[in-house]
Amino acid sequence: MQQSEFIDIENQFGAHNYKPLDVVLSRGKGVWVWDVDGNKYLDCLAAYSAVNQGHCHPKIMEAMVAQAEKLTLTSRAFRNDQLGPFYRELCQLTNSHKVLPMNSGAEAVETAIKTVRKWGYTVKGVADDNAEIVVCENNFHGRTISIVSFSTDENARAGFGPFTPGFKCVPFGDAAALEAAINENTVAFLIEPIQGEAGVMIPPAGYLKKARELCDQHNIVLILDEIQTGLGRTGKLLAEEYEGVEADLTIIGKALSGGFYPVSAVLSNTEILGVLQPGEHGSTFGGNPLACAVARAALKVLFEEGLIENSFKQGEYFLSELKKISHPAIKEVRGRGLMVALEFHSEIGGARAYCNKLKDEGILAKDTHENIVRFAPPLVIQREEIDILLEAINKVLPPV
Ligand code: IF1
Repeated sequence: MQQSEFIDIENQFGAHNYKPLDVVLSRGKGVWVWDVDGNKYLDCLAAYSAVNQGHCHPKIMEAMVAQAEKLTLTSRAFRNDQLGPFYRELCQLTNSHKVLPMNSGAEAVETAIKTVRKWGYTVKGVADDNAEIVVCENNFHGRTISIVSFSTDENARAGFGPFTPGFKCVPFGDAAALEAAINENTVAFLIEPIQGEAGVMIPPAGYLKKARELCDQHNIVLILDEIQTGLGRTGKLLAEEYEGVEADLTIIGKALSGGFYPVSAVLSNTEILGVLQPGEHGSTFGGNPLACAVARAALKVLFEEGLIENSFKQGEYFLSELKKISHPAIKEVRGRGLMVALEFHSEIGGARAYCNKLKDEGILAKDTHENIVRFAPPLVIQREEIDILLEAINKVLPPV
């Protein structure tokens, strides 16, 4: 079939909850993907950081096939031989004491919300049904009703009410506003260490440290959503490392499976995750043997192939070269590791048009919030591939 035929049947039979670039991909390897006509592209989105290990990583695939031939799903009514080793390896790697495995990132965020509410009632002593969670403006934590209930993006919430109560929104990066929002019902502060969808928004220096202090002072659970920033994306295993803080509860997903399978997890300690008793939470696929085998391989690849260090090194080079570009259309370049954003002034006509021009140069990138282009390639990228990316970025900048 022609590219256009794929697009037509997708439009005819599919819900239109996305407006993707008109490129129909059929193969991926490392940082590269190919469309149905054989055109090759450098993938600068990595499925929103779910493919940090590179497309179709052979070692993760090998683990998936081997496990798929043995045992895929048992339900949690029974135990399996992948779960315990997965828990132990993940806890050792992230300095956690307890794990609750789920499937999508949003499910893990919902799990965190349920857990800290129950912790608030049974451990902190908040009056039943009065728990409050503080969140940040311009947050993105998923698409469920409860999560969009505290979104400040009208596109994400319009028409989906009524909404779940118990959330307070404060400006991202404003420690005074966070302090003012805290009261005796506050059980947690939920934040992305770097806001991804908002356009790679890095908090002011010391902000997360201050948030950590406020959480300690008021016995509040600090939840870091590292679903996008975690697992090497920012050049560290977890973005919290830049801030010198440790979350009480960390949420990961996406690259936890290297893009082979939905795997997410809530990482915490016994006091917090211990509030959940048998039968109070779970899911059909959460913690299944196939998910665990894939995640174990995906984590192994991250460390064995030095992808976290490569993310730091290549990201430093990429950012430094981007900052050398002097062009009136560019408002700001920012990022950490291989989580980078190029923000244009509104006069250039929007980042979407720029992404279409990049596509014609063999680069796939995604715009966000009108004038921002995010660059988040797989962490296996090498310097010569970044140079290809830089050449294309320069080539399609609007004429001065
Ligand atoms: C879409 C955005 C990114 C996330 C953080 C939780 C989740 C995500 C920090 C939920 C998911 C995905 C969702 C996907 C596009 C993508 C996205 F543009 F939507 F906002 F990455 F920035 N926390 N982000 O980034 O995880 O349930 O999707 O597994 O909805 O279009 P999920």
